[in-house]
Amino acid sequence: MTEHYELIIYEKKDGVATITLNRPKVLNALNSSILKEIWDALQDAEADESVRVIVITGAGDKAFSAGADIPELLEKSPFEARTYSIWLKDVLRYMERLQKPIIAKINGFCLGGGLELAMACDFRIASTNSRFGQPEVNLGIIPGAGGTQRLTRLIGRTKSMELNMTGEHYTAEEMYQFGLLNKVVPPEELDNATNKLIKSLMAKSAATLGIIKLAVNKGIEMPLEEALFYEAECFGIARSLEDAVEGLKAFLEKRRPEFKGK
Ligand code: DAK
Repeated sequence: MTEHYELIIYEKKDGVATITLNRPKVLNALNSSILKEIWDALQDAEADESVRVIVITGAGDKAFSAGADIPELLEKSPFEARTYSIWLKDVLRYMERLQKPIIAKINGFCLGGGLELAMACDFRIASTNSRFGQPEVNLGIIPGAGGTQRLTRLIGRTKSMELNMTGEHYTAEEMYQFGLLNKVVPPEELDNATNKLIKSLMAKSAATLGIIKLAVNKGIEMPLEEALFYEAECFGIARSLEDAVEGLKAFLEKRRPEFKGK
């Protein structure tokens, strides 16, 4: 099934929902309208039981997204910017809580709000021609959607401070070294690498993946003692699923498990 939006392409096929940011003339810059469409597509992907994995990528061969739409940033009043910031925070939080894996397939510039969107995903696979950065400082602003926060949690304080304060661009290889990316591949291998990951995820229990995602994303916000307790609770829930019985039995019977997501 394919649905057409104005600023994204939203496709669902073989258990994968793909959201393609589709403003290539402005390097897939993120304005309020495209973010509303992304939000809408994400809600559809969550509600649709046939969707097992979500992929977010950029149209064209130059960019995943070059960040927030700069003309729109200038138009917004400080109060509107604050309201927008709160709303955007909720969209990105929703991505972290949505119980399906989300892959950012990064194919070029991944800057500012574009990097913030990618950081709210669960996996980031990038082509070698991608460039990353938090260039907001060069515009006299600061990141407004997690650039100073998620980046710090993902790559640590030293490099986060450097990216946020210098506003410079970094290569995919550098970002891989910093721990931001799961994989870096030549552009012609980006599809294959993403599909390989999707295949691996599809072979697992969808329900178990959802529990792992919550355990990781909620747990990191807690002190270790509470996080470990939360993990134990999650373990109990995972063990109560039919898929746990299937997985454990399949091992003992020396066969591949057939998970049902229940
Ligand atoms: N917004 C709008 N248009 C953009 C754009 C952007 N972020 N980035 C590029 N474009 C447009 C260019 O203006 C140009 O349009 P035309 O001139 O052709 O009409 C077209 O895309 C192609 O760009 P270039 O000609 O510049 O292409 P180059 O290859 O020469 O350079 C570049 C590529 C990525 C190095 C360069 O375009 C660039 O530096 N772009 C700006 C990158 C940037 O500063 N990004 C951060 C934006 S600030 C918030 C939440 C989040 C944020 C803010 C608030 N709240 C919730 C309130 C996030 C802020 C940001 O992301």
